[in-house]
Amino acid sequence: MSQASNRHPILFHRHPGNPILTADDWPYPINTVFNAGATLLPDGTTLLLCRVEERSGISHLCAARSADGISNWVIDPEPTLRPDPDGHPEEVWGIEDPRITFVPELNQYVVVYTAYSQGGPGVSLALTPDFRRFERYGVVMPPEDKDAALLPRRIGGHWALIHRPVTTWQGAHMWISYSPDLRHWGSHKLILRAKLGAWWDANKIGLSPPPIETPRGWLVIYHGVRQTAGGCLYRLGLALFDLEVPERCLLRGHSWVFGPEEPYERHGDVANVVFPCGHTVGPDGDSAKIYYGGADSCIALATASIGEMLEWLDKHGTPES
Ligand code: BMA
Repeated sequence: MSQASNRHPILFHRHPGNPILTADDWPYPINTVFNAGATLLPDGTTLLLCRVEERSGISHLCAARSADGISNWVIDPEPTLRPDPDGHPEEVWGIEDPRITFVPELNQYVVVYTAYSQGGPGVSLALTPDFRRFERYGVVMPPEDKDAALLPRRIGGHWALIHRPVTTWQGAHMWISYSPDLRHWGSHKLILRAKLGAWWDANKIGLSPPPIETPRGWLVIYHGVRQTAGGCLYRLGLALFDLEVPERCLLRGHSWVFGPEEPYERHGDVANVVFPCGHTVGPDGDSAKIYYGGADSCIALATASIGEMLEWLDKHGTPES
């Protein structure tokens, strides 16, 4: 954990080659590329499932593959997963912000993404063995809901999905829901509340990448949206949840650990946004590559140690009541 001159520990280290992917890299004309889900394929290739916004404003998903997860990306020559407004009217205004979970029991990847319907954004789910063929399950959480990811294994016999519904009641908070079959969801529980007042994570929070399973619990990187006179500020914080009772928050950090500082995070279509939707973990089980959208205009990479994030939570976190 290195020390910055202002003495806040630095947990997330930006790659010097950032941003690693922009619209200029795309094989076909697009507006921007950002907010990518990530996974390691069986041969060790890193796959990013990128949110691509077209000049219509509608987004689709496109896969980019790289041997080192940093450079020489091979991008699908055309959209990998397009909105399907005929078969799935909930996708009429596009599909956004995918989170990928490899599920050993199914031997498939579960992609959970925002489906932008005429009733607002909801959460949709699809299965894929290879990021070429997709089986859609449709909407699993109706609007307004987003920032969702599946846990990679059943908890007490049920699948578990973290997500972020929005209500008119005092803020947008993180919830968990359970399902026997990935289609029917219930046993909904509030797991992390947005704070109030001046907190960096007041009023609106949401899951960022899928939780990272550690021996001590599910390590969750979440975003907090601060409303200011100059617009929104998207920053990231850490929390730890019980492995077998994932609605139980063991620790929540008080301050944010990563926020917009560099020009590609400060300036773009939406200023002051860092928004990770995916990570990969190296063979040492500790070094994580975190892929994030910068200012809704590019994809950037930061590295972080899982051990250091847990150590930071021990020092700077407290249990939630
Ligand atoms: C959120 C999501 C993200 C986006 C962010 C900033 O609500 O829609 O896709 O990056 O806003 O615009």
